[in-house]
Amino acid sequence: MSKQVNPAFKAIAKAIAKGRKFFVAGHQNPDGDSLGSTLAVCSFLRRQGKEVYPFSNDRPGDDLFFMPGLDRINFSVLPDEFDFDTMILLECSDKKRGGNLDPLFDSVKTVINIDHHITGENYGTINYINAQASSTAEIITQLFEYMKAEITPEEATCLYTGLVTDTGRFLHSNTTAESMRVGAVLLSRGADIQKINTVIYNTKPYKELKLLGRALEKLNLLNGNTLAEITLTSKDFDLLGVDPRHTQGIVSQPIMIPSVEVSLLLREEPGRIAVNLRSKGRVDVSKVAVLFGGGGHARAAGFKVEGAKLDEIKNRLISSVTKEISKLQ
Ligand SMILES: [Mn+2]
Repeated sequence: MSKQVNPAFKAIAKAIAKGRKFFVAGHQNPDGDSLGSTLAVCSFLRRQGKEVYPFSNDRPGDDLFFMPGLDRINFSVLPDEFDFDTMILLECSDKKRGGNLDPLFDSVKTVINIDHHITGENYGTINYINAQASSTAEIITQLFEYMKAEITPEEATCLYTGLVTDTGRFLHSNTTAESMRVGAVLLSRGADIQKINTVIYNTKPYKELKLLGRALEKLNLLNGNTLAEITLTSKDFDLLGVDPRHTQGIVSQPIMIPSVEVSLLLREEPGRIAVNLRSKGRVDVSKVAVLFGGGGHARAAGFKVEGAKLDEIKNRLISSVTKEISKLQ
């Protein structure tokens, strides 16, 4: 961590010391970073003698259930009473990202917003948004260091999971010297990297491998081979018996093609269309995602549109991305 004191960390540490009853949540359709950060923060708060309600609007894929403490998260169930003094939102670039948390926003005194999305909004009482950080897990590790917290092996495993999934095993462009330093700290604290690597990266159910094959069959190259597009319909998911959420990694595959600048994955989910965007680096795909009510990072973004028609979204999306690509020299 850089030598200068981070004023947000100071305010967060103060609010944590003061708070007694905490509501902690990550974003909807949680990933490794969202859940890993939530679990580490909750574990730390419990160790300080605080009362904690860990919440996630949705359950993750099976591959994340190895994380210590995951079974203690309240999935999609809000508490009966809203008598929390502090809410900590992790990875939520806007107020709605965690689910419908309006009763919490209305009742708590302090909202701590910690995020690393470039599109993050300052909706909290205390906001720390660092788009330079590879992951929220990286920020939480820095915060723990700032607070001189002894990180437990379980917390280290959860945080390392967030770090490694958001950096694509330290391969994405968001990987910095700081990400690797944080990785080393977590490893020295006992993060179980063998388990993380086996469960997350070397395990794939047969039907998901088949889905990847089907997705690659359906890959189209557009706009002079600069734009890759894959559309998976409800028929594809039904045929293979795969949950539409289990499409991790598919959108990144076409980026390997030398001419491709942007890759799109459109998924037909019940009642809505979900889209993932990836960029090789020259096009900022978060700008396009924002046009459709989504967000994310320059190289990785996404959005969902409720009740939309697949073809209509696809046409609008392709023309928006084509416009961005045409701005390149
Ligand atoms: Mn993240």
